[in-house]
Amino acid sequence: MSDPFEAPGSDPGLLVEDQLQEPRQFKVLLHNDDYTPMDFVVEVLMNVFCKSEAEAFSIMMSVHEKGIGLCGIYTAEVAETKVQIVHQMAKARSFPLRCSMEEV
Ligand code: TYC
Repeated sequence: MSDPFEAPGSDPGLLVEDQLQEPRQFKVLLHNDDYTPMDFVVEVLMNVFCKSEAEAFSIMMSVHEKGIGLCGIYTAEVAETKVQIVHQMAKARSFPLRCSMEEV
């Protein structure tokens, strides 16, 4: 009979440390639009993604010029939460700012 305490998918023939997997990582991306004010995007990058003002301004300008930009790389739950917060902040101000996540 199999060990009831064995984790699903684990291989008893391998050392525990060799069975540990790195958590999946997700890029959180910001999308350009024609209406969201630049200073609001900078505020979002500083408050949600912990960027300095200079970094936030640089990412915002890159999104403005190229259409899309990287805010950071996080585990799934953190990335999902950050996407939701950005959308809530934008909705509260009626801005169409879009944020998405993509597995690394
Ligand atoms: N393009 C916007 C403007 O000219 C600024 C902007 C930058 C909007 C980045 C969204 O993710 C964005 N006001």
